[in-house]
Amino acid sequence: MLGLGVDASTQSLTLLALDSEVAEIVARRCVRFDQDLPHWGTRGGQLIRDDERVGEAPPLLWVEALDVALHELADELDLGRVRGVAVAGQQHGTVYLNDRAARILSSLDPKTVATAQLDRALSRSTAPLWTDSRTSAECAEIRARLGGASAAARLTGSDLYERFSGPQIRWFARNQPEAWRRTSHVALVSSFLTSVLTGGLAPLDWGDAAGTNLMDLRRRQWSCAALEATAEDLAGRLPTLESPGHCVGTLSAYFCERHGFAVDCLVHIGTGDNPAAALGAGLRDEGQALLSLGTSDTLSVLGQGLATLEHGHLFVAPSGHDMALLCFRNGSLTRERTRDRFDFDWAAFDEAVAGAPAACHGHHLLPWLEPEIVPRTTDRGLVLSAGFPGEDAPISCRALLEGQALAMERHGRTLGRLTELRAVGGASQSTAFLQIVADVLDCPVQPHSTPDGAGLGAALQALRPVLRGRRWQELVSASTVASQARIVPRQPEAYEVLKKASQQLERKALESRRAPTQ
Ligand code: XUL
Repeated sequence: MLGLGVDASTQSLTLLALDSEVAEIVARRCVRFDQDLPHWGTRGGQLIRDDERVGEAPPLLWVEALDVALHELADELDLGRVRGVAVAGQQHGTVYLNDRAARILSSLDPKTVATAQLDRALSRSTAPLWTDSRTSAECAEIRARLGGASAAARLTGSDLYERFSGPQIRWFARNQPEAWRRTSHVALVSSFLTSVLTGGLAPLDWGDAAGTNLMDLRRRQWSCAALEATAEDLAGRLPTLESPGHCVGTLSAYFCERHGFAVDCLVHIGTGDNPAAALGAGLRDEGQALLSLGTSDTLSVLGQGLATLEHGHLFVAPSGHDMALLCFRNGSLTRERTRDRFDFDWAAFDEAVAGAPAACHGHHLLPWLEPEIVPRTTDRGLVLSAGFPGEDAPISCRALLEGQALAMERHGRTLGRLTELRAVGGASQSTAFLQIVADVLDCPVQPHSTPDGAGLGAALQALRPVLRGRRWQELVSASTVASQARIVPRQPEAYEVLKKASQQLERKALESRRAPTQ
């Protein structure tokens, strides 16, 4: 039987069909927003805005991408064989629906594209994303109302962060009060697409809800205090909360008739891309750690009753464990921009990296092309060590990867001693990068079966209500295997001096930039 995972990430939407008999992905379709749907005018999956702090996308773009990807997949696969579907969504982003939404969702006409019909269901045509950083004032206000950063983190799993859903909602309610009044439901990316798939307002799972600053993490309920601190009359506008094991229902007639799914095809609850990636990399025991290299790079570890982190978050993994996570905003877009600066493709980029020695003769940088999350800073731009040879391609490319790995090492110490990192995400295919990570963190790195960790996690979730219990666990183990040899540290000592220098560069940069939210 087949399970279909939908990975709605920042720059693309990917479908993965997992065959439970062979425990393998048997079909994949990826729609890249900028290249494949250029009429939406996105760059890096986001609308182009003058205000650099704004990161937003039209939610209907994702719906169109879903329709297009399904249409293409149906050419190669009988979608009637799919028994379950589940979504992994980029976290934190919010979609605003009006009081017509429930009716429109439940009566989508398969003869007309969904985008044209759903247009009337939105109270805001754009969704702020995790890349949005315009909510510093809202964060400060909510944080103060909740009794400070530590109290907020103890309650919701994280201090207030600009990209989290709660601050986004407060910003919207304050700045567009009319449109907020017309909003009767606020979905996250995962619950929005699950609503479209099921034809009804879908619940949100604990994993994604932990990225809102609105859920009481220990009680797994919306927190009245956090809701009150965020916006008026919020309680009735949020999705219900459910466990990561919850099955929402069946696919709507729209998808069955338009794409040939069976009428009893189940839809499992969606989750965030990071919790999904933890499942897709086969994490299920305390202490297991994940490196996900995507638009953002994230470093996470599973545990029970974990303490809150100064610069990080506690989410909930599909296994039910706490998932401590650090999110580095400057991930693949930063790598892509450096590659493009030298007009390289990835092979040439890796060659350039190999052309410079470990630790780049002491040259180093902080990769903050976008305002960074870990550590928090609102300014943007690479921060270079004195005398950095900016025109030297091998040094520039290698120093970028080393700068990213050094930040992971420095801030990742708060996650405890890591004994092995499983790696997923596009850049996990670069052995050069993984070797740098292994050396800098002095920890073996194991690339995983598919770089599409979140998509595989979603495909596994899709079959959770169908297989259940032990058979499902067996499928998780069989499909989340290593893809190639483990990469072991080869020259960790080469980075000892650089670690201190990089830490100093960061301290100085933060002092001079004075991150306002700290
Ligand atoms: C995690 C985060 C990103 C997004 C986009 O907190 O903001 O990883 O989920 O992938």
